[in-house]
Amino acid sequence: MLVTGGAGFIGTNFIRYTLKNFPHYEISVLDKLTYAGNFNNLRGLDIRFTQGDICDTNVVDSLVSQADIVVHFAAESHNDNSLRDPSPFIYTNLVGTYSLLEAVRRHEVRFHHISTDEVFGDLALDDPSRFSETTPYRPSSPYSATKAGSDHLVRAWVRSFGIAATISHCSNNYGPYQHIEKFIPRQITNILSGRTPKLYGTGEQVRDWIHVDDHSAAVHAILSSGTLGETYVIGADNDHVNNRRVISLICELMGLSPDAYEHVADRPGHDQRYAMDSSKIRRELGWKPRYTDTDTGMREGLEHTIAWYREHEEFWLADKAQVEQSYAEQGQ
Ligand code: NAD
Ligand code: TDX
Repeated sequence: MLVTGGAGFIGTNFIRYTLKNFPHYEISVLDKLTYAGNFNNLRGLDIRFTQGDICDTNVVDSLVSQADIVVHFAAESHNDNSLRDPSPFIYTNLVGTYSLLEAVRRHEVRFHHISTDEVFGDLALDDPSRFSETTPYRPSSPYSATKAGSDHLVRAWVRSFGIAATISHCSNNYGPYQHIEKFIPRQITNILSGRTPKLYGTGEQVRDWIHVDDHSAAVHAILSSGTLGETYVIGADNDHVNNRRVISLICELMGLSPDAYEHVADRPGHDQRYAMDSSKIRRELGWKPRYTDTDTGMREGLEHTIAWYREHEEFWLADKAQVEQSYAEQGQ
């Protein structure tokens, strides 16, 4: 199995999950090690690692030719960065996916494409509907527009060239190894480093949070029994939990008052609500999330995540001041 972007947040967790639960896979990783990738995440694991760019057709061709399956996580993944400079998003998310698709076509290799809920745009806060496999695309940011473009390429390669591919759209992940630019680890490490947690705007926005291990389990369900050419939406039914509630819960779980955070400048074009209807993967492939509590759906998963950041300062401390400096320059 070739895993692209395996040194990033979800890729790292997916590889660890695979080695533990599906040890028959031999894993090869292709990762450029951008600011978001960290080789230390994989140190000591029984994998083969290549530092390289998914846009480099020679490297991609050679690695794909030796694989039976490609699971494609590599991407520029942060919305706020795409608002500052969209160019790496165009390059990696579009050109990189194209280069993988061509190699997969040449070597007739199974391909799973990791998409996102954001390609569907957003829902109004008072709209109770959910995204499903048939929701039309309406991306809002340079990040989500390039992810949408890469999905279209995959579907075109399935239809025009008959490649053996599947696509999944997962909602917001949380868990260990997530870069501290993202909402949940940013707040946890703010508290651990004596800073005040930062909420964009009013914090009424809703994300359908899912623990990263539940995402990995869903991808494996698709690899084992998904139908080629099909798309699967993945979510944990947390679409009743807004950002304010999440930040309060983090404060509470870390021994602070639930309102020990500050409001900062909102994200331009901020998507309001994401909600996933994951009934297809539950019904057809028998997948369901493990991390679902009754109140917020995420108390247990957050407790583990907080403990992990507390115990792994080496993962985040060296980058913390610089990440906060660049947020401060945006009033965030
Ligand atoms: P991440 O930013 O933590 O990791 C991305 C990884 O890709 C890094 O290791 C980076 O070095 C690597 N990479 C970037 N450009 C590359 C290139 N040109 N060539 C090779 N490697 C390159 O991202 P993540 O949060 O782990 O997301 C992984 C995937 O899951 C992405 O495709 C993202 O769109 C999707 N996704 C993420 C979430 C989420 O909540 N984080 C939710 C749904 C879908
Ligand atoms: O400091 C913050 N304060 C805050 O209120 C940050 C960094 C974010 N936020 C808000 C913005 C969003 O409403 O929290 C929410 C989550 O923000 P992010 O962690 O940046 O995630 P989001 O923009 O929702 O996108 C994520 O989910 C979908 C991933 O980064 C994407 O890669 C994935 O496709």
